[in-house]
Amino acid sequence: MANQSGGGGSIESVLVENRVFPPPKEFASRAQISSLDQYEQLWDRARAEPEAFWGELANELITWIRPFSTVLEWTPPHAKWFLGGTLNVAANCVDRHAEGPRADKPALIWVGEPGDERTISYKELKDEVSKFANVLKGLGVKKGDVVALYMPMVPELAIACLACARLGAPHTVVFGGFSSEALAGRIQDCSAKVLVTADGGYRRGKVVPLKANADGAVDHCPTIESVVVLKRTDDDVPMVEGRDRWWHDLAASASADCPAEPMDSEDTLFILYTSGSTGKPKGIQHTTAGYLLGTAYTTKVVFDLKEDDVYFCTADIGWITGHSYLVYGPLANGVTSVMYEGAPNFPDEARFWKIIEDHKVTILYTAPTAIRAFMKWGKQFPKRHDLSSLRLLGTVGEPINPEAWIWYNEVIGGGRCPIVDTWWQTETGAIMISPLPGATPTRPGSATRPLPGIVPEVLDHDGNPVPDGHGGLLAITQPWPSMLRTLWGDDDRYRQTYWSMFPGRYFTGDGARKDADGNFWIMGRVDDVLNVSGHRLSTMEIESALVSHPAVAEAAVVGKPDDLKGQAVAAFVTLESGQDPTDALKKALAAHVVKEIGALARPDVIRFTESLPKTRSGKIMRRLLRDVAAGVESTGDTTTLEDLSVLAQLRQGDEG
Ligand code: 6R9
Repeated sequence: MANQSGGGGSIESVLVENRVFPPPKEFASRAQISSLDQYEQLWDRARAEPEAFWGELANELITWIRPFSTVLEWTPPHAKWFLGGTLNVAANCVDRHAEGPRADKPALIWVGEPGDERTISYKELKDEVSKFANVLKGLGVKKGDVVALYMPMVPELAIACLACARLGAPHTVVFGGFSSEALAGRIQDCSAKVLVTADGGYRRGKVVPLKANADGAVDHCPTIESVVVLKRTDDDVPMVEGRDRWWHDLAASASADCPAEPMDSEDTLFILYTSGSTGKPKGIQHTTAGYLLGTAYTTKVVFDLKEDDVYFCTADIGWITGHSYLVYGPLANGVTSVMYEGAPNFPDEARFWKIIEDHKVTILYTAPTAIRAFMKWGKQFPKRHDLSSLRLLGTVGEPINPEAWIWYNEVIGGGRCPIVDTWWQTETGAIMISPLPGATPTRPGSATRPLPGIVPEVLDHDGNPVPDGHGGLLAITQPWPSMLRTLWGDDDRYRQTYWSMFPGRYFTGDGARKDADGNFWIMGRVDDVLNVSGHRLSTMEIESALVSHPAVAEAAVVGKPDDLKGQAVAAFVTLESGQDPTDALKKALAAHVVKEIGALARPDVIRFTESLPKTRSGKIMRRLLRDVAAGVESTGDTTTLEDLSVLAQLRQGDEG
């Protein structure tokens, strides 16, 4: 095991900013949790009485159809929360706001990339969700059937998620940037019955051909009975008779009355695929009550929600951040969630700032990689717009470098908005470690303290806590409601991946350090997972895509430090004999990876080499390759390297 982000193999900080930023007085005076003492009391209480803590929150934040009788049943590594209870997530996110003072309040404000906009009130959202739930019912979807969603960032994607939740049909959203092959693999893994897609979606002024990709996938997915196609662009797409139907045709005749299915707390709400350290993506399985509570609670306290907040999360719903903090968390709290379809630099680099000014956004939640791009584009773009409506900023997805933190604070937040650096994962479902903006002094580069109810520890390889200030492995030692329940169809892999390192405790795959004040500093992945622009990619998945090309004999993929993306993808490739190591072949290999996975996995650097550095037992020494990719000398042990001349050759080789 080695550290992906440190490059040198040991877990150590690269962050240097030492300033501490206390919560602004004015902010704290109006905050729900408004002092460090109050936070500590809550945390201690939750630590001492976790079941009472979570049980009370579940009664406060969730509208139950039938109350639960048992808070937690914990037989490691399997947790069941709120047993005996029934509820419906769509009823919690939509119906209960649609009948009251929030009925006409915007639930979603949507901005399309070409400039079209839609505002959908809670009352309207209830009708749209109910209609589409009836559409799915009409296609034979019942409680328990899996529905795959492969869509652009349009309101209908959120509507489709909520319609599935209304029926109790688990959804699996596949990010629109994934290829046909990647989509097919996910549909096959979860045996989805219906696929919802669109003719296309807009990205940097061009149409992403979602329907064409979907067709390529469905040909290999015998479980798909129907495809629903949303019309978003002017492009003509072929429709397969008997299989494909237009969303608008079906919705036109659907009733807006569809009772919400009572679901058991532990029924599956959705499956979301994410990259692991082996080739095959993992189907992370989340359940109804625990996930809803986790997202509702954390959105409320981390973003210190107020009734009139206009909240803008820039993530795509294809990722967990979009699920938890664009759809479920904000809507469960009845706030207004802003959704943008396209690229941050279309038609120009001021797009986000224009959206913030136009809609008086109060909370912005985005990724460090985006902030670094904004920095590079320059202050003149945010300066063009009035950002004074903002009161709170958030980041997620990767460690934030202090330069980006300070820029975000000064240029976007005008020095007055606290920044919440939120650490969590697809698997955790909801934010785990984060400042509470009215209570926690922030430190650039640290996600600070665990939320009340969350008990993380930094451990050594034997599972013993490491002393403060030392790097180690981040584990969560107590179950929490929004934790994943298992991997779809692969409980062995679930046990192996998350629970075998420290039996009874959840291993995150991240390295971390805790300081003497109890702040956590996340150091990045310690497994074979890359974090490219905040997106998780598996080195093995890219390697298997490369070796599936006939010219390739062997491939090793590592992360290379990148100023903008955090990590870039560097591939070392050995060719089959008789193959010429040409630039044309490099291009063909990059295109092949895009076809197999999607553009987000395109290698930034491909290096042909005659052999890969291996240990005597035949394991590829990725640590050395990371050093070569980063252009640094390897300081670690090379005595197990089979042939030192391989390393010398790699060091002489050209980049590119
Ligand atoms: C929500 C999300 C999870 C991995 C995680 C870690 C990295 C996320 C972070 C962070 C440092 C933060 N990560 N937030 N690292 N500071 N605030 O991103 O989920 O796509 O599953 O990625 O992202 O390495 O393990 P996911």
